[in-house]
Amino acid sequence: MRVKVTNKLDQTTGVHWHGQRLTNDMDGVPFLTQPTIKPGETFIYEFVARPFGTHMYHSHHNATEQVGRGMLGPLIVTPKDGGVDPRYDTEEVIVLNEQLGGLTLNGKGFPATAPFMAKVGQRVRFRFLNEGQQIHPMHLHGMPFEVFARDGYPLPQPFKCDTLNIAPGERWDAIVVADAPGAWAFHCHILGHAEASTGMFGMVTALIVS
Ligand SMILES: [Cu+2]
Repeated sequence: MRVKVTNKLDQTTGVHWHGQRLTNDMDGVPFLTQPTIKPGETFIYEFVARPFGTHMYHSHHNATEQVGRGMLGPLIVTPKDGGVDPRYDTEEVIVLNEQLGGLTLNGKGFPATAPFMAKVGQRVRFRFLNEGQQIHPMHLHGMPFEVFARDGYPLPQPFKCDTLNIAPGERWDAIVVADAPGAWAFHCHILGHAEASTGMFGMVTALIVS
């Protein structure tokens, strides 16, 4: 990976490659591993992407504000040997965050969240990333998760569940076998993150199987 970061903010920053095994000077923690990247400056990060799996990058400087305002992204490292992953037909990434108070899935709160779509029988891989500051137990109606990796590392023993707790900084990978047609609710099960007297909001989406 060679990433040229040009700071177009009006404040200093730095980018951390969360989950990667890289040399210390590329770890992106201002004041510890590098000077801050000042407004207008460019810093080049360079490292061999490893280990494979679902990882992420984000600001590691004034992070409450910068990550809260979206200075983040998934960092998906594909394995050389694709056979290490279970078989799947489609994949989806779900970034959990509290964007300065707004509870979001991929940057949007319900009803602006996009539903996930699958054909009956498809195996859908979900990659969950928690970039926020709270736990979010994600619950899918109708079909279980088959959880097979945590923080990119394959689990010695995959397991099934219908509510998967995702803590800040964690990544989880799960397969859903879309064998039940319908529009299935898919939401954080901390009720205050999903429903209020005015209806559903925040960390709510759906998996539509047809
Ligand atoms: Cu939540």
